[in-house]
Amino acid sequence: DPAKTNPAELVFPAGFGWGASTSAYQIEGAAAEDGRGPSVWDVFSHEQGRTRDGDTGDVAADHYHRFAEDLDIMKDLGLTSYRFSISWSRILPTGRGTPNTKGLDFYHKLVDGLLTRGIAPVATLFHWDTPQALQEIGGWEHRDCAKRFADYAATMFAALGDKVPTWLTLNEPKTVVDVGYTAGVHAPGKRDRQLANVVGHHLLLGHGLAVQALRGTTAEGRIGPALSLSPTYPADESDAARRQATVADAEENRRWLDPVLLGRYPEDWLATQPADAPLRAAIKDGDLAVIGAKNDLVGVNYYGPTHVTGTGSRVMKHPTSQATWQEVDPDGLFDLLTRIKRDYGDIPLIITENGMPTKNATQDQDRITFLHDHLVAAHRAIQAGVRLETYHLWSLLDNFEWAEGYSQRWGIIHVDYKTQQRTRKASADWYQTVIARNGVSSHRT
Ligand code: GBH
Repeated sequence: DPAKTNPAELVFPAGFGWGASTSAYQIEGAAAEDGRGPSVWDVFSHEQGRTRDGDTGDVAADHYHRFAEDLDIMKDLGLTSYRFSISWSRILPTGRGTPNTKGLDFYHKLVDGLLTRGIAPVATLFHWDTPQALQEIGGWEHRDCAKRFADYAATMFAALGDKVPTWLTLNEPKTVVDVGYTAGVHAPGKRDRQLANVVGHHLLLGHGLAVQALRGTTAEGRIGPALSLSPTYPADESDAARRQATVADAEENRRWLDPVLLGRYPEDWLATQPADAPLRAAIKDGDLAVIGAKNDLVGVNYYGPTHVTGTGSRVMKHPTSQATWQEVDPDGLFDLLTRIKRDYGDIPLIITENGMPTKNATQDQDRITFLHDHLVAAHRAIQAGVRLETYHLWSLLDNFEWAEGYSQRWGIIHVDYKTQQRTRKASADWYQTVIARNGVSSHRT
């Protein structure tokens, strides 16, 4: 009975990275400042009825102006890693052409500020904010966008390659495909499953070309994707549910991991694509070699598991968070991490996102419990031989939660959107002690 065992200190390996994660459009604000061009999210969030209360990222957490204060907050917490994303349209306002010096300056200052404070920068090149100018000529629907993305990536490698040790190409291509192009709930708000799969392929191609671009420079940084992954389980004992869990596993995980790590789409997933599916024509000879070129690491965004019934419906077997899509199950993280090792080998892993939303208050015991339990699971995975190097919680700050606007608060730092005042939540104090002792207790406290 684990409840009766004495609490033990679960110590993480020396040098384990303790981080927090954010993304550009969700925190920066300054949407039209210093030459930044609009992205699909600027346009989408300003359309009627797209986001809760019509919220936009125009100001967000005003991080563009307050980054120095935010860097000090990170330093006080003791973070050793910080994952942020670069706004493509801040660097290339029309998606291509001459880089905007003021945009580059901002990320130079941010990265320098991290390095001065002993915090390792982890830079994501694309967190869903495609330049609107590219969207107007088809965006990721066109193969050309993958090349544009690689050119932008090369611009960033040239600018920051000697300072940034870890690069992430795409954040959650799956979400762009499923929510941006199938459900239509995220930018660009389209509902076309066939087109979505083409977009998914072009995103993967962009990933591969960006990896190639880094290899072509003298930059020593490591690179990989940040994938949203979810272990899938049958909701009951039936054979039908077991079969549907395999189908869901292809959609949730293998569809993204196999191309990137094995250089092929999963056979069972590809078989679901009709002979005349536009995806089939979009896959050109040689694409999968580009997509499957060696990665240095994989970023894992873990929010919860997926349970599937015999008819393929998705059901919740654990309580959800305030985000109704989020089933909370820390053991799923252990299963996911050990599964990646088993099926894809010993590639280094970093957790790029993990967290939950809580009510608008600084006493967030529920978040502490969530983070604690997931860190216990991560520790167990390390004990089982998983090469997990770094943990980034989502998120450092309350921020613009996409279609949910500012109504969902995911930060360990509270943001008052009227005054932009930052206040530490109880979880921030707790995380600081975790970092200081490089471990967590085996039991909740
Ligand atoms: C991450 O996505 C994102 O990378 C990050 O930017 C975001 O802030 C964070 O999670 C918290 O949500 O509303 O029913 O259409 C996590 C994966 C995929 C989960 C899209 C929510 C929308 C479900 N997300 N999904 S629904």
